[in-house]
Amino acid sequence: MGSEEEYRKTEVYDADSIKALKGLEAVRKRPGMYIGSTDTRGLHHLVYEVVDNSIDEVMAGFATRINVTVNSDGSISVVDDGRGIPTGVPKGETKSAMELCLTDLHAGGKFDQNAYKVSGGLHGVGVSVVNALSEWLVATVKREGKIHRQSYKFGVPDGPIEVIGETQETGTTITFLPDKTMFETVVFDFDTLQNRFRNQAFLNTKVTIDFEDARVGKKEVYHYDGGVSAFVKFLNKAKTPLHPEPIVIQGMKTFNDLKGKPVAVDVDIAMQYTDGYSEAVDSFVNTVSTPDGGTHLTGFRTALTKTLNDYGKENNLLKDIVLEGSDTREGLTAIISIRMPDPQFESQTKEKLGSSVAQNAVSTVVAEKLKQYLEENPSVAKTILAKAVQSYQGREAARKARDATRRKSLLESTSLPGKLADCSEKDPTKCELYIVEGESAGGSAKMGRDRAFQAILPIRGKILNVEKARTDKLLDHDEIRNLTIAIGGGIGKEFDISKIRYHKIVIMTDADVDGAHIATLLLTLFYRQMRPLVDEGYVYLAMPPLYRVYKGKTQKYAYNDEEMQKYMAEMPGANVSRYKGLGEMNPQQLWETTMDPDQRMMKRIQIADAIMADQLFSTLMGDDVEPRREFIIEHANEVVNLDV
Ligand code: 0RA
Repeated sequence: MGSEEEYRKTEVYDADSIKALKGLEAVRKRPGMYIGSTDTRGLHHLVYEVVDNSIDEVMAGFATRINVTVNSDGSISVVDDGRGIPTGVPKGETKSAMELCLTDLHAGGKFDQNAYKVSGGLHGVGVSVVNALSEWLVATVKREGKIHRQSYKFGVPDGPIEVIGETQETGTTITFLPDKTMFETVVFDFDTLQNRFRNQAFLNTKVTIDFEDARVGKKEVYHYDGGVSAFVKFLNKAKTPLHPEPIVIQGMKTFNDLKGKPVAVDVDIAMQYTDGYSEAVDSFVNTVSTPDGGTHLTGFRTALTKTLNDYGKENNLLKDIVLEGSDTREGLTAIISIRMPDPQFESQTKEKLGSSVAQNAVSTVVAEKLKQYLEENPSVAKTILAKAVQSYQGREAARKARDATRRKSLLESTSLPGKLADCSEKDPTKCELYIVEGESAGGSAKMGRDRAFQAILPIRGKILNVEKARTDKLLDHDEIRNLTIAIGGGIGKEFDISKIRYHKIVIMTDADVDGAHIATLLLTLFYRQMRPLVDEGYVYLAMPPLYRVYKGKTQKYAYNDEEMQKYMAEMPGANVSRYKGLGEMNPQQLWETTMDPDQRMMKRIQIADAIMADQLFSTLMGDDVEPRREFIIEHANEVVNLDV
């Protein structure tokens, strides 16, 4: 950052303003290109973008506190106590640094040399994009004794920066209201934001994030001195750890990058094994999540596999077996967090790290420190090796069973389950499978459906909780075997989405607590064992109506209380009946209200965040009653609204 003298205190409006307008136009024409999408995900990216700028200021050591508020008018305010965006005009420019940051698409890091910038992370596009997609935005900067303010509409300044007061404090406040014409929805989700801010606080022990939702009067503070170790404990809250404390691996290593320039990588890892079977390893670069992993994750995996094999061999814990990578990660919860200047990503979406120095640094640190830990903690080492050996044996047993045709006969049999009423269409993209709770609703659905493209599979009550069973045991259960054969893509590691028989899989259960539980069991099965179905957006929840409002010959179906009240008011003197279950509807009604593509409502299941989903499923399906009780109480009013 240059000295203050480099800034002139006047602003000139000229050809540069036209360039900025062109930039805004581009963003508003193709918002998806800048923020990924215009659905709820894209909407939340706006907030992340602004908060990440404040996080940068914390990582650079100039701020400690960030305050995020969802205001009651639906706007968002982000306040930090950093240096404040400079308000003077930089050398060679015609506008203030503040206005450039907020209107110039490429201003990005131009005025700030912070080595660990994260705002270059996922869709790191700069606040100017947020501004362009906002009905209005107000930036307030406390700096050099004054409070400066500039406001914008749809990304265009209302006027020059004004000085509105004096202060000895420093910091930046950005308040913005997303432009509703640009997004499918402009309603911010508390849980999504909470999850993001909590993660950031776990990864940055220096920061305190105050999060307030004025719409509902909720207020939370995130600050964790325990860092990644606290993060892992938090993730394992609903699981059963095999050793009391997470193993912490920290270190800094310098390697030359491909151009021969030395790059220092700071490695910060916590890991803890649980008695479960799934793997929950999440990676971050400069506190930004890398959902597709990359070099840092590869470095961790290779070092983990090698270190456990070496230790196991030296201490006679492995006999003559060789552990595979997946054996060393069964039941493992881990956070891999690294910091490095100028990380390189493999793809446009920046969700996968490509820097090779990260792989060298992480594998070296893990190999060194994990070996040391195992030697100093032989009883934990023994527990971990036993778990990995158990995974190896389970995998071997499953393979043998498979070879011995058990699976072959189960899954490769040409006959579809007897309970399935299949559709006549064979093109999977046109086919829908309704999984229906109960035989009687199943019967109505079979009669009411359009048999050309809708198939019905009734299921009997609760299905097996897959969170607590190994893949090789799942097919012993009738309901899961029927479902697996009907869907057609196999199960577990061998699931093959190109073989599935339906591109819409609709869970249809009663709108009560039992129905929600069955839906959750099915979602867990899909998420853990047929994950691509969820990732591709093929899984839906049917939304049967809750009420029928009728008077004489007219009748209307209401899907929530509000709608019911509205219809009652529109048809004074009307009667209302509440549907207690799908079974109360005749085939014709079930078709009209819940299955007819022209009239029905369905909820598409979206997994916005794998960490959140993993924890949600562990909470809902795990052994611990208390976290599940807490979750259900907190979310009781949205019990059918399980799209996370
Ligand atoms: C450019 C330069 C400097 C700070 C910032 C930008 C800055 C941006 C944001 C966005 C949100 N909070 C922020 N805080 C600071 C450095 C200025 C200096 O050297 O004093």
